[in-house]
Parts: sequence; structure tokens; C-alpha cells
Amino acid sequence: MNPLQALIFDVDGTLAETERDGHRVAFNQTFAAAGLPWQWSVATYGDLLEITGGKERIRYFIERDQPPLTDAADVESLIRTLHQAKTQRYREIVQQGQISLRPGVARLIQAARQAGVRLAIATTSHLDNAIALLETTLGQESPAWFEVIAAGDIVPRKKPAPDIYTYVLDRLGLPPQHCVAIEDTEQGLQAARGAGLPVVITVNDYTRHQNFTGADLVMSHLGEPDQPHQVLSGPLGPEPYFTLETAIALVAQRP
Ligand code: XBP
Repeated sequence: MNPLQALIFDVDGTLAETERDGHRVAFNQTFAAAGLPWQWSVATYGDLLEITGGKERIRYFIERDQPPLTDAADVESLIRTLHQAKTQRYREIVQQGQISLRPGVARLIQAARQAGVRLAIATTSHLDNAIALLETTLGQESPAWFEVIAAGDIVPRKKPAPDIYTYVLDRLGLPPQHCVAIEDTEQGLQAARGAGLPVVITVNDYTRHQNFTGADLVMSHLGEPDQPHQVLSGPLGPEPYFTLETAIALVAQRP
């Protein structure tokens, strides 16, 4: 039996750099359209990313920066309304083709499909966002390549809780030691590790300073044959880019 049975991908920041030019822009457009004077700069958004989940992020921002609003009875409905509008705007941004996959993502997904390694998604973001990104970047049929797409509120506790990964493993019917999670954040690492998964990290501008202790491999990105990656910690693979063979070696070396 292949020791590697499945790859489980995070979405935002891992498949594509969606946060700064996608989600952040969609939040700001939504606030402006609602007549709210809130605008999240690139730096402010970096701080807010500590809170996973868009609704949770808006709630945290209101409680931290807009305390008069916290007494309003309808804060929860404001958050819900804003988040629905933001999801729609984010989808439009993605569908306009403004966001592309990170290096090596499409290559690794195709290699997994060819090798019969199963695919799944574990994201904190809304399901519609994940589907829009897959369809726009990998083709209309691509969501069906993923046996499980676990997203948003499907579990009550978001990352760094392990729940979303535990949910995916249950649905796949696989033990964690035969899968690899691919993440970009410390919260994602904690969630995947909490579920017992080996974890590969591809850092980005928002996350490269985070603590990735416990990750099996930390890289600049997955890399391509003509776009080698940098391994920041963990074993060097045979190629200057992340391959299925590297993932198999990571899984095989686990006790
Ligand atoms: C990233 C998130 C999400 C997005 C916004 O999720 O934390 O909240 O920033 O999406 P992941 P929503 O890294 O797990 O993909 O507004 O739909 O929550």
C-alpha cells in the first residue's frame, strides 16, 4: 500500500495568495458599500488574520476598534449581512481571474491525481470561496477532483482547533499518518498537527515570521522545475521543488 493516501490542502494563502488582494479588498469594498468608514490596510489586515474566519474577524475588529457598536443588539445581524456581501464580492474578484495559484500547486494536484493519491480541502473560508477559486484557476470540473471539501462553518470550532482536519479524515476514512496537510499559517499548522497529520508549510508575506515548530517541512513555496523553492526547515528533497516522492518520504519516516 502507498504510505501516502491523501493530500489535504488549505486554501487561503496555500493554493493562492488570496488574503491581501482578495479577501481584504472584498472586506473593504463591502464596508464602503455599507457606508462604514472602516478600511483595512495591508498591515492592519495582517494583524487581523490572527483571527480565523471572516465573520469572527469582523466581530473581533468591532469589539477592538469600534466599542460603541458592541452594545448594539443587531451587531450579529450586521456581521452576517456584511459577511454575505463580502463573500459575493470576493467571488467576483476571483472569477475576474485576478488571483492565480501559487507555484507548484497545479503540478502537485495533477501528480496526485495521476498517482491515485486522494485529494481534499480543509479551509476556514466559506465553501463558495473555495469552489470559485478552484473553478477559476483549475477549471470548472476541478472541485470534483477533491473527495472532501470541508469549509467555513461545517465545524463549530475553526482553526487552530483540529476539527476541520478531523472532519476531513473521518470523511476520507483515513488515519492521519497516511496523509499530508499543506498549510501556510501557524493556526493551520496547529489545526493539522492537532489532528495528527504530517504538515508541510509554504510561507507567504503574511506568515513567514510565524512559529512553524513541529512542521515536517517549511518551504518558500512548492516550487516548479523552472522556479526552485527554498527549504526553510526540514529535509531537502531530491528535486528543487516539492514532489509526491517528498511527501511519501515524509509520511514513511513517521513512526
Ligand atoms: C483563511 C481564513 C478565512 C479568510 C476569509 O482560511 O481565515 O477567514 O480569510 O474567508 P484558510 P471567510 O487559511 O483556512 O483557507 O470570510 O469566508 O471566512
